[in-house]
Amino acid sequence: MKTCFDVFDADRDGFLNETEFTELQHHLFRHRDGFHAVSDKQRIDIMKLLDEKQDGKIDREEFQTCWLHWLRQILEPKSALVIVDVQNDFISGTMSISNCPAKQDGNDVIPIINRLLENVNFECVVYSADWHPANHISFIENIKQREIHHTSKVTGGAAKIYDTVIFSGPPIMDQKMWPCHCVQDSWGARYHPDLKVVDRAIHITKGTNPDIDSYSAFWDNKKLSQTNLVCELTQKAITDVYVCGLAYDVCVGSTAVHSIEHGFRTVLIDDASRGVELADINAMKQKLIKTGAVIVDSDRVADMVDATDRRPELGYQAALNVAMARKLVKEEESKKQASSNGK
Ligand code: VGL
Ligand code: ZN
Repeated sequence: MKTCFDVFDADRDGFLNETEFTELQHHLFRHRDGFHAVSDKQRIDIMKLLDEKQDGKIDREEFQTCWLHWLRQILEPKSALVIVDVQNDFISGTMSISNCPAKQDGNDVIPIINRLLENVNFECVVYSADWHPANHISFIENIKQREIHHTSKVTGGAAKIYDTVIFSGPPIMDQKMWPCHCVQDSWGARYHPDLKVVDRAIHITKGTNPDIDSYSAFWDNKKLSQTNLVCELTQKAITDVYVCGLAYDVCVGSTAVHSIEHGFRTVLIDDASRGVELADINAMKQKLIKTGAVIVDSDRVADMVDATDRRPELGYQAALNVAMARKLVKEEESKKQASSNGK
């Protein structure tokens, strides 16, 4: 750590000033063949998050935190692959993606995901499965089972697939309608037989509550409950989450969004994902990029997992995590202080 600090402290004043810290970031965010472009905003935002005393320079004490927490996430990431809903119904069953507006083929993701599983050193692998009871709220076949709220633009009799209906609940629920799919224990809910399933993987089922849909492998659509995915990943000290599978603009995208919200450095594997609707896929990509995720093709993943390829966007997320942890510690300390003052 000391050597690293001294190398970048070019003027030897015991601080890394903005120029010196820029140089460090330049060397940090690189790949096999060169350097990643780091935007001025990215570079300055990262430094601000790590400059605890907010005096425009990184002292030795601040650098110690950088070393232990920020650089560790970047240089020694622990990566999980989350394979979302590669199930029969989405490939050749009742909700085959090939019949959806974007006309993509769910089969295409299988060899790409299998290759990733064979060639990349993931710390852990997660498979999620949409796992609905037969009376699930999202099935158009079940529309008569629930009362429709008077504010719903679409009425029960007129509802078509992809329409959003508002059910009265409680709780009141806006729900996009899909054909019956991934019913628990049915053939359609099984992983596609060609998908490689590795030993010691984590398996997550979602959408099991009949009255609430769950696109993401973390939270249901109303964030009323969580699967145990975040606990599993935290226990394994995972820093980076790679998401792929079906459907890009629905369950893959939602899982990636929640992954970022949990503070995981998040990567969506573009060519290992297929979606329902092109406009929605593009909107999801924009949203993910805006919130700090990285979208890459599968041929880049091995270098990222072994930290040969280090992305500035993920370095920014790592800095956000350091700042968040520091804030929590401070809050905890001031709570303790307040309670001991009160005694
Ligand atoms: C999905 C729609 C409804 C998905 C699940 O896995 O993307 N999409 N249920
Ligand atoms: Zn579903």
